Amino acid sequence: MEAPASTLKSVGKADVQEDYHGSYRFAPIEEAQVSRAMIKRYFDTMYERAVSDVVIVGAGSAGLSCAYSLATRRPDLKVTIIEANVAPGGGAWLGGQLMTAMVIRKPADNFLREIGVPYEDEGNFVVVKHAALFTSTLLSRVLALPNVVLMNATSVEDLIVRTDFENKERVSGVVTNWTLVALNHDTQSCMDPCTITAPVVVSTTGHDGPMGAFSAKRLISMGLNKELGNMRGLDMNRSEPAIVNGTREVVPGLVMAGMELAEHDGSNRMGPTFGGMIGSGIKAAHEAIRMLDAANVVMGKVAGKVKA
Ligand code: 48N
Repeated sequence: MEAPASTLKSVGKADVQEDYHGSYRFAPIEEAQVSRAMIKRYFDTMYERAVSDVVIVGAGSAGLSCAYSLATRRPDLKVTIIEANVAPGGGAWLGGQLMTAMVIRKPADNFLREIGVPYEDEGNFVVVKHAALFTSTLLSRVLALPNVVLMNATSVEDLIVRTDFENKERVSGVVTNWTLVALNHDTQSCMDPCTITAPVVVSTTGHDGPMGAFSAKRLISMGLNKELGNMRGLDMNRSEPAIVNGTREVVPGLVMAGMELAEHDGSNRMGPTFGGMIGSGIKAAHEAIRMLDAANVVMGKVAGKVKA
């Protein structure tokens, strides 16, 4: 293949060239420029998002569906996603038993068309050829939204709970730490966390596991709930509508969705169909908007801005 015409061009004071015949030239850089480019952006974001409108805990299929639905419906809201893993996406990178195709029951296929994921139509359900095609497309759509921030490799270690003016215990934000710190509290002296306050927290931390069902378990240990419902056996037809229709504000200030809700309520699991996660995430977005609008009305009344 002969060498193409020179692609040499000037960038500022440097010449760069995209050439694959031995003359590739990058613009020069100082190492400190790379460090500062990352440090400034990350810590400016941490500073700005210390107060958010909605915090979503867990970037699995339910949390990401919630983030997309919320942030597109309400571009005015500061939506902050906290994800414990380095890799967001939760359990939606594969279908079932490590197989790649992802099954989504209608009408959840509406969301696939909304975000632009191709699929094969099988009548009552559709099949995405690889689960990673769904999850990577949804992730890219969410991360492209200007009002969404994702903090991965970051864990929610606790909830902020205040007594509100109706004397109710209200979740008002999250307590965070780097996940590698959260996993090593037993190996070091005390490593205190940081906080993000928000009037609404959406918890989608998945099945009960080392990090999962976090808020469902924390509500019990802090006395805001009596016991885990403990997810029931697999029943696709019962579980998906139960989880979507059951997605709600489980305690003041906290919406629970996805498989964490199955642990909280004791509803059935559905196994390798993902329409319930999509629907639950979208319902959680609707709940979050309802809660914020209600809070604005109350704050308006308190401030005398909204006639009772
Ligand atoms: O994908 P998951 O685990 O949870 P969901 O509810 O979004 O989706 C569940 C779905 O993948 C299924 O399990 C399918 C439908 N199977 C059902 C069945 O019957 O077997 O995502 C939860 C995310 C993960 O990425 C975790 O890393 C993250 O939440 N996470 C946390 N992030 C921050 N702080 C925490 N404390 C935390 N705990 C979990």
